[in-house]
Amino acid sequence: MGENPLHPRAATRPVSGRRRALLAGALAVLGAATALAVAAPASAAASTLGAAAAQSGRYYGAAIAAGHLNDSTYVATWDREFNAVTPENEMKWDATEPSRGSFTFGAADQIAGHAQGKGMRVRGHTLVWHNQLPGWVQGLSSANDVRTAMVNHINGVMGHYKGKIYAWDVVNEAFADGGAVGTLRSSVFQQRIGNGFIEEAFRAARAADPGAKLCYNDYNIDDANAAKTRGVYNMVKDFKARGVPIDCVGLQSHFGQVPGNYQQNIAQFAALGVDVQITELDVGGSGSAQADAYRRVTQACAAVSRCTGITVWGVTDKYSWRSGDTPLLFDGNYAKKPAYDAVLNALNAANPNPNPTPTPTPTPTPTPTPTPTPTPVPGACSATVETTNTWPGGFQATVTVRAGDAPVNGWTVRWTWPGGQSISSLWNGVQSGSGSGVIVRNAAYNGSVPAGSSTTFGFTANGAAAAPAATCTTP
Ligand code: 9MR
Repeated sequence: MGENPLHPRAATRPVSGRRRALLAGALAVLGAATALAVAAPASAAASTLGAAAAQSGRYYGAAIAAGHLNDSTYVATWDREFNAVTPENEMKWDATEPSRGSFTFGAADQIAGHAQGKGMRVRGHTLVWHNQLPGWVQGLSSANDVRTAMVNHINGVMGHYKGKIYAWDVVNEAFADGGAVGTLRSSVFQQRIGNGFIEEAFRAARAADPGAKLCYNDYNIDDANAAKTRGVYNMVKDFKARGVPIDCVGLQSHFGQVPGNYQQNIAQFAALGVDVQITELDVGGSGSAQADAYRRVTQACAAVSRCTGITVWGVTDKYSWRSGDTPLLFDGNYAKKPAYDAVLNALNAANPNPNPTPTPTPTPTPTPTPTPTPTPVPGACSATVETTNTWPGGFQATVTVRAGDAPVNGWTVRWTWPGGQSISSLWNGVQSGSGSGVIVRNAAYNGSVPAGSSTTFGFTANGAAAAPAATCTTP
């Protein structure tokens, strides 16, 4: 089958025409059943996607193409609604280093410069990818030649944008669609260097711009149990275990249908100690079915504290890479679609710092733990741990941090586990310490507690439910 020159990968996309039609039908049924379940906006609801996402510390971005910057409504919609951007094609290898050693950044700079002027985050996309790769790279025949070219490209592009990029898709789409778990796609990188090219790329990227988050980005890794997902999961786990620098996983999320375990998938990557970003979201369909799918994606990200932001792959259906599917939030006339309202409402309803784990099943007779009344310490703080839920093998607790008769600016809570418990996830605080000694410091946004007031953080833990005595200190 010949490839579409505009979309060379279209033939291998996960959403075939027939499957799309089936999925659209299924979504329509789902959508009708859930159309009434649209979350009401919070009282002080934000009115744009970026502002709504920012309420929980997240970003909402769009892929932008330099070729449309002369469309004033396109730019106005980008500026109004989004607080992050991914250049759709302009930072790719064929655009930035079309011939060996000659770097060109004109179109990419147009987008990055505009974003910077508006205080938006920029996602760099992408450094090492088998597609949109110039012929001169594809023709390299020795491992060392490919390695030198790859590292030089990473240095050249990341160096140009050093300090200006929030996150880089360092390696894109390296895993194969079929085959055993962990099978990599054949590419000049994989063929010449071997599977270690991914690790080499990440190490070079960390050195080139230590301030940028380094992501592995792929499609069809949205289903928690898919073989391709398992392969990427194993790689990230291995990288974390061996100290190979990786900070995030990008779930492209080009959807016909949102996998039922999508939130669980986000949570399982986050539990490895990386951020998760939804990097190229678009959902074929229309009306309430499409809105429902977008809502589910938004809620799944909002439910996991390490899901730091969402990028939709375009602003308007008319410029989408799959425009026939009308997959975006604005129609061809820039009118907001039902999917837009669903996303905005879900962002407005998002808990600023949610519990990132799935809701545990409570035991039939949970034993409530009595909460001692904290005694305010003048000029300092106190902390109490209260068990709020238990289940076989684990429990959830809330810790209240209370200021004494003077305001507190920064707090540290410590306790010792009595029986080998361990925290599995924690929100509204920053955990350190290891073994039985737990140390939790305030997050960036809840260190200030007015005199006599309190703030809380929460966690889930493995082991028998416990509410140990905690101490609180201020800097
Ligand atoms: O949206 C991009 C489209 O304009 C290009 O023609 C295409 C060429 O490969 O790439 C599209 O973006 C892709 C992204 O870079 C990586 N993931 C899949 C995206 C859709 O194909």
